[in-house]
Amino acid sequence: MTTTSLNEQPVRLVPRPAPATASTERWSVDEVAALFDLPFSELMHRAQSVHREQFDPTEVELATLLSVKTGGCPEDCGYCPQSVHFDTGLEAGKLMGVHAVREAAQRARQAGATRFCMGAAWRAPKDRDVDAVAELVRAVKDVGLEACATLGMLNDGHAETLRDAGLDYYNHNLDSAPDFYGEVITTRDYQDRLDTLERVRRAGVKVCCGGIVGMGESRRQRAALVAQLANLAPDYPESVPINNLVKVQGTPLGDQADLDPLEFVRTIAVARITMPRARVRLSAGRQQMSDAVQALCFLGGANSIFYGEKLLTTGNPDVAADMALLAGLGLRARRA
Ligand code: SAM
Ligand code: DTB
Ligand code: SF4
Repeated sequence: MTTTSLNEQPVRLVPRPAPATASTERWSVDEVAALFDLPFSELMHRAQSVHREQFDPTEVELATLLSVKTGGCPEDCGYCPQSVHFDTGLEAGKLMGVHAVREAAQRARQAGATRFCMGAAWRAPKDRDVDAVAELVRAVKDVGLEACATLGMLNDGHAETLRDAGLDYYNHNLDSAPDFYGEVITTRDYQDRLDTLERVRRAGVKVCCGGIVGMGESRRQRAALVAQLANLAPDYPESVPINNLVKVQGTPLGDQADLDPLEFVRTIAVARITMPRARVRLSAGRQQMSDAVQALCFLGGANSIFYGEKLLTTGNPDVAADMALLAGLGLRARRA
């Protein structure tokens, strides 16, 4: 029901019902797909313009990853070397202790990182796992780094426990478009992801949420992933990792055809335009990417990278190579 105010603007008297999923439409899939379809130079120009309104375009955030609990995961994500469903030769491990994590965080800080992200191959941590990770978060904060964790689906109280330990960000990726999700993962559904993201938001922890491209999805499905991220309620994520699939032998996607690198750059640029204030991270897949493509990603609005020799279980460019890349492009690392 609407009425008209003095200045003739319609005023809504009845509040809209709460949406069934944690989203609010800022960008339709058609609108995002139209960005993907722009001439490349036009897309890059628009992404640069948006980037410069919000950020210093010469600054890149360095985030270091550490797998604090590796392998043995009961989920069947078709891209992931850590699933028990696939034989990738990976050795599973127990949760790391606080001493080793503190040392890794200190090394990351000395190398220039400002964010430290701990990943665990869980479907959903148990209460005691969350308590143990909370200790790791405290250690990372003591070292003076921003702390991020990615532990799978969270239950009641988990996000609050992590927040109280000082966690700055929780990473939980939507990974693909809703209509592609079932092609890649059968052990959980999209709504499970949205539910955890809502718990993280409600606890007041910042959201790190992105996806993987190059899994065989269509351009429209890439657009639908970006639209999901951009439409998350009450706001889009503070941090958006865009991963290029790392093909691991033994996983169902181990032989997936390469994505056109310029399509990856387009995805970064579209993420930048639709989520202007987010840190858009050029994430997994850099070891397989030329410097020229990475430079285009920065031009397209990426302003964060994973930094350090390893992602979780696979390789990443070494520190010296990244320092040379940034220096060659006149970019500098964000300071704490
Ligand atoms: N188990 C938790 C979960 O799935 O949320 C946290 C760890 S999981 C490894 C974190 C993210 O890593 C996934 O959501 C996915 O985006 C990314 N990832 C895993 N394997 C990948 C691969 N081969 N290539 C690119 N990204 C990958
Ligand atoms: C994200 O979006 N990508 C990171 C981090 N968040 C946890 C993980 C990439 C993993 C790549 C495969 C591996 O090293 O196991
Ligand atoms: Fe498990 Fe996460 Fe890997 Fe999926 S992506 S198999 S949930 S570790």
